Amino acid sequence: MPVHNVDIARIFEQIGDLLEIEDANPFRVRAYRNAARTVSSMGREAADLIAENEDLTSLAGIGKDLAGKIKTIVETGTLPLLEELEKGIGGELTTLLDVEGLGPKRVAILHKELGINDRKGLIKAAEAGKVRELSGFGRKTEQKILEDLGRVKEGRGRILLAEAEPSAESYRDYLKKVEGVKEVTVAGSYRRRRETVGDLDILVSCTKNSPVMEKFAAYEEVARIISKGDTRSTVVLHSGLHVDLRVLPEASYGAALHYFTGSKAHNIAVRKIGVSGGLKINEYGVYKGKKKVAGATEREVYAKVDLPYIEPELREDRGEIEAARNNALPELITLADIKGDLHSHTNATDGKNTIEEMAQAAKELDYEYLAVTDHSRRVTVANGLDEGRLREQMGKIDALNEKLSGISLLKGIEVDILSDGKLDLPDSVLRDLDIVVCSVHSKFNLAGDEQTERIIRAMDNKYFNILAHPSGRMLGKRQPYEVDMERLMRAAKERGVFLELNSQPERMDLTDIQLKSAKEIGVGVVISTDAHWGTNLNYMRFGIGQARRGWLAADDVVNTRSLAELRRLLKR
Ligand code: DGT
Ligand code: CA
Ligand code: CA
Ligand code: ZN
Repeated sequence: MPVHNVDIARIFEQIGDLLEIEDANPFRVRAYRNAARTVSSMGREAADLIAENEDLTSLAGIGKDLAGKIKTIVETGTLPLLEELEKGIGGELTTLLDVEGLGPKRVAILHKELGINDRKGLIKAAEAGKVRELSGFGRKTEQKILEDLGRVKEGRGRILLAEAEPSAESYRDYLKKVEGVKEVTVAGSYRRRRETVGDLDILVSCTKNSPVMEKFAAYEEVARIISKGDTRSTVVLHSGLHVDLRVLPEASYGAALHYFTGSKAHNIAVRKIGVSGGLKINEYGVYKGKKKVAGATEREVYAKVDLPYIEPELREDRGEIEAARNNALPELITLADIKGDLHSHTNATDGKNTIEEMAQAAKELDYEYLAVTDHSRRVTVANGLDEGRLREQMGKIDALNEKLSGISLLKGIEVDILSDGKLDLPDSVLRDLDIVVCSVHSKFNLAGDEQTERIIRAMDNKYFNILAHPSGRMLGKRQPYEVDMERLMRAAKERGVFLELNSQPERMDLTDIQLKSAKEIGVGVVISTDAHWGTNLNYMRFGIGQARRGWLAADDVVNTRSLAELRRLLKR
């Protein structure tokens, strides 16, 4: 079965957790966590690299031992070490880590002190009031645990769109090859390009005798079959992701696509319009009395309620129906509109490729320009550049631009916004750059007013071009810092500053809703990948999905402009 990077990362994370529960050497724990991060951010499938005989030890934090383990996982889907640890500790124990407020340390205490091995045991102990008596737990924690265990019984966690993508795409390709299958679409939140998905909803149209249901259940990534019928089935993949399949006749495909793409709120609103016109709309078609009047295409379904086609990313019941009715839907930006990337790193700091390699990768995407924006000195963990090293890099870029054809490199920096709103490098060097990307990497916990004012003070520096990852959030890991985003947007607009939409799958910073207000306020948005590898430049597709969810057209996005126009815009 194909092993994706997500699967490898998950195994390393599990090992890290299990080792921590076992109270192992913290360095060992960290080594596995770092390896998980490296693998999930490397942008190419480790399985492919191994197939091409590439040396994995050139990756940051991957030595001989870990490289060997990656190979074992790719070949066998698992790792003996993981199985040993699970046997030693009790495999169920790790499921406790998903409970809110429980990390490996606390799980270890629950296990040692109360002999708890699984969720059932934890519920029992918490209900008996035993958990609150443990040191470091308390009544509140116990209550939280009970609430969360009640909650997680139904809801499963959501996963990043980017993590779902490899399985979604390979499942689709696999189903397309099944005899008798005509169309396959991954619908649901995946098609709407939400930043996270709860499960995958696959629709298939096929001939009557197609073996698609058998094949669906027999797919190599399937771990467990939840239900299997003639027209619908549900399975769970090894990664834990649930997948629903619905099989429909071709004449209903459009109606089903509309129904299962959602969102639910959008569907309900469309159905209501239908009702007011005497029409019934469900997953099989649009009906007038008993007579089916549409259903083969989505366009047809919308036409019956007098609406133009509405793009999936807009279907959230956030005003798209009214806009459609008034012929005021935006012409959404596409990947082809993007002319370059304005945030990228090289191995001078924490990137993994040279400037030349990054330029080559951008050229392969047919970009006109790529901004090299390594970290500034304050970010010591990333080996940030001081003025001297930056000047050296600028010299290299000038020389490289002489040689390169078809792509221009912009000399830039991702400069830290210091706690007082000053920038981490002097104006004397910022002045000589083509582009200055600014970001917050410290003091996340300032009060909202202070944080907002700190950032606006930084924008007062006339070399400030782009505010990177404006909210600082990391999906599932870090809350956004407190900041008045609309005030930031207005301040940026007044000063000729742009806001970044960072396309790293776990950042996706700004949100769809924030992007829509950026458009309303009229501040320019830059869609960037913050690439740390050449292949990361392909994260642009996630930014585009998010931008479309935020109603953005090509015109709203700065890096759809030609290089000449961009240069003008960067001069404040
Ligand atoms: P997810 O999986 O949580 O990321 O979000 P979705 O949007 O993929 O939701 P899901 O998988 O529960 O259902 C897929 C689509 O099916 C959903 O977007 C709309 C449709 N759907 C599900 N339940 C209902 C319902 O009760 N009424 C209507 N009108 N549509 C529904
Ligand atoms: Ca879904
Ligand atoms: Ca579903
Ligand atoms: Zn960056």
